[in-house]
Amino acid sequence: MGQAFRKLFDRFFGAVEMRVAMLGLDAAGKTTILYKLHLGEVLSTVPTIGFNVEKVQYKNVVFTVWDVGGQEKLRPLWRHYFSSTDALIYVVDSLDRERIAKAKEEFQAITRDPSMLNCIILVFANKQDMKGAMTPMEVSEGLGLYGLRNRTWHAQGTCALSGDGLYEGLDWLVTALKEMQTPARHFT
Ligand SMILES: Nc1nc2c(ncn2[C@@H]2O[C@H](COP(=O)(O)OP(=O)(O)O)[C@@H](O)[C@H]2O)c(=O)[nH]1
Ligand SMILES: [Mg+2]
Repeated sequence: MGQAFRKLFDRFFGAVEMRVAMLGLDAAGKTTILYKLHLGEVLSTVPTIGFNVEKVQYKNVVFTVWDVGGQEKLRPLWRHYFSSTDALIYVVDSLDRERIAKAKEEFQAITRDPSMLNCIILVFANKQDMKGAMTPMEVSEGLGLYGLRNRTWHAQGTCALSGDGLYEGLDWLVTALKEMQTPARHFT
């Protein structure tokens, strides 16, 4: 699994630096996903502002992961992390119908942040292995994805435990990032 991801990233990213933020409510499955990717050593730190940040760097691709929710006061500080984010991976616990409204509130705040206006958005509708999980389409509706304007986004069903869907989602992500970097071709 890890080798597959490394091959995927090798194929698309040479010297180009990429910053990926993986966010979501606690217990969505972010840490599980990060370890499943096997991209390298996961460094975990708690900055002075007081929340846990996990980081993995694979060549020039940096993944930064943390929990959102219950930290409205910290939002202005996110900008420090978001400022050069190329892609947002938003992870949702598809089983947690009770907190989908909260997940939406956080998601909308993040994607509306001026520093995040240019990033592309991959949503992982995680825990698809569980009976009663919301489908990726239900999660998309729950987050208000269909109402987004002028954003590139994709929702992918995943099971972080088995790894199902992770590769497909990241394959979409790197392809979309690559397309954004390719200057438009003009034919005359
Ligand atoms: N059934 C199931 N459990 C999962 C899945 N992904 C994560 N979990 C479990 O959900 C809990 C929270 O996962 P974690 O990665 O710590 O979430 P985080 O708070 O977003 O980092 C853990 O007990 C995981 O084993 C999944 O796809 N299916
Ligand atoms: Mg975690």
